[in-house]
Amino acid sequence: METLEREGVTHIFGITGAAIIPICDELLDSDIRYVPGVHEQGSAHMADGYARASGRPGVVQVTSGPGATNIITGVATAQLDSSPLVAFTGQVPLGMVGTDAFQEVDIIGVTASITKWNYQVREASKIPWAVKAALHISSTGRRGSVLVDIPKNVTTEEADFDYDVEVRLEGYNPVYEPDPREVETAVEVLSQAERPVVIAGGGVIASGAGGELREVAELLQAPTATTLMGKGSIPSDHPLCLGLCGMHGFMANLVVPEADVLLVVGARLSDRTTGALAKFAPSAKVVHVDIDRSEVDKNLDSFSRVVGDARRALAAIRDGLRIRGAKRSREWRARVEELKASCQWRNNGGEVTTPRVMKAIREALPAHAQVTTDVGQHQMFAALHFDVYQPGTFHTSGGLGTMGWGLPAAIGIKAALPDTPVLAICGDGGFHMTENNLTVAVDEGLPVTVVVLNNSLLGMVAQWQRLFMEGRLSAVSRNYSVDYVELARSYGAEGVRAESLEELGAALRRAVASDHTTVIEVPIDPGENVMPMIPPGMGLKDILTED
Ligand SMILES: Cc1ncc(C[n+]2csc(CCOP(=O)(O)OP(=O)(O)O)c2C)c(N)n1
Repeated sequence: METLEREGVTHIFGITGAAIIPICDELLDSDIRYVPGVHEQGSAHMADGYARASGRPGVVQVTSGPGATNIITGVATAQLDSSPLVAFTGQVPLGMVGTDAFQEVDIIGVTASITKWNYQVREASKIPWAVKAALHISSTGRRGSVLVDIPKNVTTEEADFDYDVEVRLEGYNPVYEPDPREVETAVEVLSQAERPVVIAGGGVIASGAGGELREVAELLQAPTATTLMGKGSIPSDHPLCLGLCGMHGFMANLVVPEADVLLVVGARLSDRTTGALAKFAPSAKVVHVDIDRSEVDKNLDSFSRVVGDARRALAAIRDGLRIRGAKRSREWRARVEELKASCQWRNNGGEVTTPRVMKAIREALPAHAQVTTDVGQHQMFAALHFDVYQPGTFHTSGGLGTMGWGLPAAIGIKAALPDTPVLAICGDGGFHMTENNLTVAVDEGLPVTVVVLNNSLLGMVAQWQRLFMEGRLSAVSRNYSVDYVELARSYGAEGVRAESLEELGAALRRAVASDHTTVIEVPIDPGENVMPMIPPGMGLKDILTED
């Protein structure tokens, strides 16, 4: 606990249990704020949300066995989105490991493939080292999940406390400063580009490189697309912003395949971003900037690469471009405008369509408000229609696509940024997976606003069935007899049902101005599809625009 304090940890999210009673006892004498959860998955997502909003490691602490297995989804979610999550799990005493003791699970084995690093502490004297190493590894280089397993006897043993123990990790040397030769090649390629395009990923937000990204894009006059994790890295209202690239992208999907040079920054080019790789950017030289060398050439061959921190790499590229200049082709600008003009969004349906709900939410929120989404249609509608003006204000489960993430992550963000309004946009399906965390928001004084887009359907799956399974809807209808207003009230939160955009706007403004947790249910049409869409495995230009 003292090591955590000295390392600047402010919050621990978790649930106690037999194996961690001695650790929890120390909370009584600590300045660290303990946020008791209602299910360990929610606690892990809270720590993840805290980490994403603060840039500092988020800490979750749970007991052995079921406590540990309950955080697996949270650990994997954070790892896939490169969020610095540190999980401490209790374990049966070392002498009982391997005996199938009560609440024994080999959590080191279970989480080996979903953590950046995991470690079992076997001597009390190693605790300060393990805690420091965990915080360090999770939050440096490419960030990610770390798990430290502590057998119970280790927590009751006596040992000398040595905070100053050095953390030296052979072979772990993240590269921040880019190699000038790599930068030089990248600048040369970029300065010769006739049709440059930038794709910005979550790495731009993680390294705080929004300003440098804009400068490079402007120097090149390069239209700039984002991945889902990179949303917000360039403001939605910037003239060069192309929005999302990939399965539910629009303008970006038409522009990227025509690039002759593609600058990819802090993005791993997942299938959801590229579609069929052969059609992604067939004639482009790819310049890949990433802090994780193993991402370069993983999914797409690069022409040139810069390994390092996105902010430093973009600053170096910017400086190089200032000297070398860029082509800034007029024809390319005209072509991009032509492609953009062909992407007109039409409101299909009545007044309260989800895109309009997204715009109403945006209008009611200040630019610095923090927003999370859950997973499903509403998430993709948010990616398309919810404008983001400041990097790091939009958070979503991109890699794992974890339903149930939005609400607990929002609570974790509120813990990190108590003076900032925090809002979660959820579908009814995902909301119910972790809705019990409302009680944490209310009782722990971490008020958030939740908008539940209620289509009484597992909407995204229904969409795939409508589009690709001849409309055979299976396993998707949800006939909950839930009264959302009453449900919210029973947790001590405000509950509102908004049936028009006006009612929604008014409810949101009230909620954001108050210090109460509020749930706003917005009934929506179960027949809506998120369009445009590229069918899985197709190319970026194979866009379906009509249902
Ligand atoms: C934990 C988890 N289980 C299942 C899925 C598969 N899945 C993806 S989207 C979706 C439907 C989401 O429904 P809802 O939360 O109501 O949101 P909507 O799509 O209607 O906006 C499902 C079941 C998932 N992503 N995560």
